[in-house]
Amino acid sequence: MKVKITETILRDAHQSLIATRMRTRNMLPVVDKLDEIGYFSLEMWGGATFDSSIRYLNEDPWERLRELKKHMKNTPAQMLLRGQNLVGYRHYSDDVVEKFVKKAYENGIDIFRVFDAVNDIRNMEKAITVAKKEGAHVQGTICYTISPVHTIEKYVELGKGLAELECDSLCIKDMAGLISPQQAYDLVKALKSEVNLPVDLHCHCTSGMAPMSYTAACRAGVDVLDTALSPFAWGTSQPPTESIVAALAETKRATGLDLELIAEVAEYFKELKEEYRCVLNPISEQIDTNVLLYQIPGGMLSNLVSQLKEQNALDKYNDVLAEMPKVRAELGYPPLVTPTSQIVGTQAVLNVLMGERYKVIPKEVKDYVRGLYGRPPQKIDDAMVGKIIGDEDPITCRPADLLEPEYEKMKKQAEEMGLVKKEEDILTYILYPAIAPAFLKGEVEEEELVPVSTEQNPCASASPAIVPTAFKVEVDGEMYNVKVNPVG
Ligand code: 3PY
Ligand code: ZN
Repeated sequence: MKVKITETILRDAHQSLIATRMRTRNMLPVVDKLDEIGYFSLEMWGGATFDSSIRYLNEDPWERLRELKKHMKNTPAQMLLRGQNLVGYRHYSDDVVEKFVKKAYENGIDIFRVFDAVNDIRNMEKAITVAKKEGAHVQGTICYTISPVHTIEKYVELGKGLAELECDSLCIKDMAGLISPQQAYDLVKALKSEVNLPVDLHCHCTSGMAPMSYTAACRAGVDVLDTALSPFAWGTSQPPTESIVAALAETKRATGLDLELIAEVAEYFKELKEEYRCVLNPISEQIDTNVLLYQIPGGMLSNLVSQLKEQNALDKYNDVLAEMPKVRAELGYPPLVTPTSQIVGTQAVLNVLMGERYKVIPKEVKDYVRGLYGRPPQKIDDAMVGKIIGDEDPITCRPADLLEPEYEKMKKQAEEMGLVKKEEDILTYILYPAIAPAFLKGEVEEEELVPVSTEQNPCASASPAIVPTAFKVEVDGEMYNVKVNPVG
């Protein structure tokens, strides 16, 4: 049976390599052609694109969705949705989740890929239910990581839970590029035999294994693979579309896609890439097997180096690397993806720089231990909980159950500020209250193409609102400036 292809060039590929800076005007001339190729879907919205559009590009993300959609006559439009975090970085109340998903569907999204950083299905449930009710295809997502508690059985259990929520397909999301060919084979095989849903494998090439894992997954019966046209492939992005199509052409799993047509479109992006060369982070293009040793995604390693340099503490680099997996284990083995990568990374840096473990504990780490990001994959040891939040008991309910409805209140605020020309503007304001007003008033100028540092890379950073990318801490009268910007 044919393997289907999800093309990521309009979302994850440029999020991973050029800090999500591709403009709508770069996409429009080629979208008709992309639509002719016969992809399973075109991922073109969500993730960091929303943030980047209003923060740097002076583009309305809703407008981008509508404009692209007009040209997508044959190919379903797909988005990445961070569960209860939508396309932001904190949990939004259910009424906001409902409005956002409805509006995304109404504006053209056909396939919602829904994930949660700690694989807590309760954080995905609301978005899934609403998208299903609207009539969308919902792809329930399993964030892949490696730890003693992340077993095939656990992933299958999550897959079954997603099937119970009536998801239409499953995605194995290997955002740090960790999955080996054998693991990909075993996991796809297990999901295919125990959960009756099509399976999509989404890998990044960070460790260099992704194309091999794709072929192994094909043997295990994977239904869909995510690829990026070659100019924006490899490194921290996906495997190249052309290579995967060519490699499978002589097999029973041939995609049936026309390589000549694909090559034509790839040519367009090859030229476009030159325009963006200055924002291309060379580290993103490298293969980095450290990701397997320390579970730190490539972009995060480079950040660590620059931050330690700034603190004059580069000699602590190896200590921080060694500290990361310890903190991750103590915090119950969260997969490292925004925002958990920040949470673990920040604590690891502090533990090393302070010379005493957990002497300083940021609020985000406390909130994580309080259960406010969801249930950690492994129960955190009681002594550790005590060390971090004292006598407080972590919550046991779904985090969003603690949130008051916020849509109407924020709508009123946005209206009073004169920001609302269409309903979607209210959502833009709710998601990004700090930057949306300037954008909605037309005060944001399109950023010129100048090299971006990883610090302002929206794919490599989380929200300042929930996880600071830089903060000052005072210990024994001395001020320390701590910065952590992991990738998602
Ligand atoms: C995002 O949340 O933007 C991601 O791409 C996570 O991997
Ligand atoms: Zn991805």
